[in-house]
Amino acid sequence: MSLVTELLAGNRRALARIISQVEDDGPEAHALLAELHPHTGRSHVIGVTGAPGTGKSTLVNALAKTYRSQGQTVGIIAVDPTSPFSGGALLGDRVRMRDLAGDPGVFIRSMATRGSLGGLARATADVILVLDAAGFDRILVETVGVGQAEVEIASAAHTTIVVEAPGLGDEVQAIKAGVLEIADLFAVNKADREGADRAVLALQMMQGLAPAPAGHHGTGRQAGHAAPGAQADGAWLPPITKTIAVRGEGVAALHDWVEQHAAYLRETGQLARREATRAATALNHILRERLIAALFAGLTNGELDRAISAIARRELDPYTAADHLLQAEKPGFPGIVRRP
Ligand SMILES: Nc1nc2c(ncn2[C@@H]2O[C@H](COP(=O)(O)OP(=O)(O)O)[C@@H](O)[C@H]2O)c(=O)[nH]1
Ligand SMILES: [Mg+2]
Repeated sequence: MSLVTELLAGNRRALARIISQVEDDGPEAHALLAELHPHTGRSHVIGVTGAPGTGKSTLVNALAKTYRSQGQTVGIIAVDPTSPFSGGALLGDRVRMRDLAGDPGVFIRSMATRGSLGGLARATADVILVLDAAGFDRILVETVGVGQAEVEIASAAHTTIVVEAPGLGDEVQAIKAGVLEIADLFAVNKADREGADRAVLALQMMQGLAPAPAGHHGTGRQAGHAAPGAQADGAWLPPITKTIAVRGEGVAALHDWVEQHAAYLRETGQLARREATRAATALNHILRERLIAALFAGLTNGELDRAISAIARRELDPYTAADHLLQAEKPGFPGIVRRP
């Protein structure tokens, strides 16, 4: 039996081996992914993002347990774009997800930085694809909130949960990072701590649902009326749920919102749009990596270094240098830009 056939039959060892090959990004990896691709499209992918220490891993663990109690299988990917090793933070995650270990309905994988953010986002999308083909009903992807990284990786999710927690300095972290735009749901975790209600209020203010005190700017939405979730005009107003992940409190409500959002995506036809966005992002990452690799492979020894020195000496500007490098007719380079 081939590795792919074994994976499709539910063999967990085959799954682990395929993921390792995909992570190594070897030549077999692409063939495996191509073979798996027709078997995907059934999993609902849930991104969980937020600043370090907000309780994402604890929340993912609790959400996974809720899904398991309903008989659904869960794949978990913990992504740390800040760490070049699967070191400290992810080790902590493993401890926090220990009680899921040994459950064949759960598969946990940690991933760390691989050269570039685009590379990490692509690798994450690849592992999501494998877990999808393996038949996991829900895939939870935890990303550390560091701005662009979470936005990139969130683009692989159907539903994105932004996790906030009181006592981390700012009222809410989402305000500064532009993370607001990617949130389908907000979880204000550590609701057992002082300041949780203020964080909820700050988020409601950003949504224009609470009257802003003097000096704050709302979004201009009508204050006070709309209930969260699907709106009459077809829009989605992200619900804000208070959770105490360590005790599992509020997690059932959060779970229900995730499922409501999934139903909303299906019923409004937005799922197809998200799928198109996911496909575009995936293709984009691959094309960018391939084109750069093809260009570098086509450069003769020292060509790039000479261009760099010339720019540094102010003999050449970087745009002209890039034009020269792209226009040179090189074997192996697909020749996207040809000399007229
Ligand atoms: N008081 C309190 N602590 C929590 C809660 N959720 C998580 N924690 C703790 O916060 C710390 C960071 O949690 P973790 O899940 O690793 O956060 P992550 O960095 O966002 O993944 C751990 O010590 C958790 O036990 C909560 O609801 N209340
Ligand atoms: Mg974590």
